[in-house]
Amino acid sequence: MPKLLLLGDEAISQGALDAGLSGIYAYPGTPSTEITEYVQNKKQAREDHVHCTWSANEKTAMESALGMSYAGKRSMVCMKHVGLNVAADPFMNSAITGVNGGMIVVAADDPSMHSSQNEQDSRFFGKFAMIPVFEPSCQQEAYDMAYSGFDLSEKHKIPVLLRITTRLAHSRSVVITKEKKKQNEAHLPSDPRQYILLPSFARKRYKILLNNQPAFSEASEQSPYNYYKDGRDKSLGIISSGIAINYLMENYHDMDVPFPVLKIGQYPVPVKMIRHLYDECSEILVLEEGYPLIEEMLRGFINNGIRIRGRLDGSVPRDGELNPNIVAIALGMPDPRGLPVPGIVVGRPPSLCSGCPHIDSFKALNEALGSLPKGHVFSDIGCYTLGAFEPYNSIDSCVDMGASITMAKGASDAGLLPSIAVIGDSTFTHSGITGLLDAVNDNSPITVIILDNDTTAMTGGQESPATGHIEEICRGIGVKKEHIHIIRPLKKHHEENLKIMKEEIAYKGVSVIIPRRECVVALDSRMRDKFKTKKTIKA
Ligand SMILES: Cc1ncc(C[n+]2csc(CCOP(=O)(O)OP(=O)(O)O)c2C)c(N)n1
Ligand code: SF4
Repeated sequence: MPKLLLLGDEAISQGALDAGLSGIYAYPGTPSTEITEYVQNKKQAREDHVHCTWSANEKTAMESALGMSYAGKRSMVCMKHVGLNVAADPFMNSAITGVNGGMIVVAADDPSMHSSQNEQDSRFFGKFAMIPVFEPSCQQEAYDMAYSGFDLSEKHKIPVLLRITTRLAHSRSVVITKEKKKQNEAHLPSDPRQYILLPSFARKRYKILLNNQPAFSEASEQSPYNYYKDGRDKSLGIISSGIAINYLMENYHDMDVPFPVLKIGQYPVPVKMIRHLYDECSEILVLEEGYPLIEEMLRGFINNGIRIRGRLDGSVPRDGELNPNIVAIALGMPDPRGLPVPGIVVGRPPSLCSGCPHIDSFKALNEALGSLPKGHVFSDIGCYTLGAFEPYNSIDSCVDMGASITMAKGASDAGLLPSIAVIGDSTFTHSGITGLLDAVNDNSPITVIILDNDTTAMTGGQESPATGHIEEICRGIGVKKEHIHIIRPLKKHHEENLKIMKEEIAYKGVSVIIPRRECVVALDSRMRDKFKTKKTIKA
């Protein structure tokens, strides 16, 4: 079968396409974005009419994937870890409804928070929902798990969670592909009440989920992704999940680890295999990327004397990504970290691009607020969050997508005036609209600045669902026409923009200001594409 050089993200997409995927649903978020982009750019997907447009947020994506599965087809939904919080309601309930066509939920975790607000571990969500979870250790397994995940999902009529982490998502390796399967024919679920979660039906469905737990456990015991490799030195037994096995192997010449190793790639954890390791060895070291999920379970169910080491006893740091050095130290090897970084090397915080439209908006906002002490500007998540740094110092919060408007509303309810929200166009459609509706219903005295740069810039420039009609959405929600302003964030319009900001900040009701100018990076790439197309036509 053909070999491809793929990112972990791309291996998942290719595995799903080869397994007969009919639709992928997602909202962008690092490190998961490339999964959907690969499908969007793939000829095979276009020829097979695989649905692949971006969703408004992770919840709508999850529900659409569930709908496609309801109709009998194979679907996949992808998001970064915090996206699973947004999609938690349909996700948890999809474990109760079960699925018809196979459904895979991909959650890409970001330990060490390279580009995230937290480093939560999605395996807990899988355990919470009581569904099978896959965790690949390499790109080949990422491909294989996506490919075989649909079969597991259809066999047990349950969604399967595929959890990856940043390093796997964004590193490349050769992947051997498998035979391409046809897409499922559309067909309705055999149980017509399966998806009606009224209490009387939901109780039955929940019992089914509970009754299926032993089958999920048995699937883990038999899984090719969980295996036990014996070792000559039984003074230590190592449990390694997901990508951590690579960091372990890197510490031994020819990957010859002297200790027994249990590699885990499928959950629920294979308890029989763990018991075997536990009985064989005098001490256990757990290497897992993320929270100490396996370690906590181990301590819980067989804490009968053998020493268990890992993140909880400090053998491995409690937070952050693993790497070969951390693993070496946990194994008692000499500290391989070398010399400390010289003081002359300083971190460079990210900054807004020169010419970025957000710069002109922040300059006008800062001036409009004048000598007012800090603490009145609630921001959201996007490039504009960089307004927290020098030289702007314009924003005072960034919590989760949509929280700017709702936090400004809550603060204004508490009497903090002025209360200003700063949010991007994509984030506004992701989860700002409902917050604005709350503010309109209460006639909250807030000013909402919706920075419309015509794209989802922070995640690489995906299309933004409200392009060109944000003002109509605001009017539809009930913001008064005379308090909606579209301004042009450019130096030459500074004075008129400042006047509008000052007036609306003073207004004691809901006002919306939309600074509209295209992101310069998006503009640049649009121009390049245009130029390329022209050249091709000429040629
Ligand atoms: C729940 C959740 N989903 C996705 C992300 C990833 N993410 C961060 S900012 C952002 C959107 C930014 O777009 P926009 O608000 O238009 O601002 P811009 O970057 O274009 O200035 C996304 C998708 C996230 N942080 N949280
Ligand atoms: S990518 Fe676009 S929106 Fe982001 S900082 Fe650069 S110019 Fe501004």
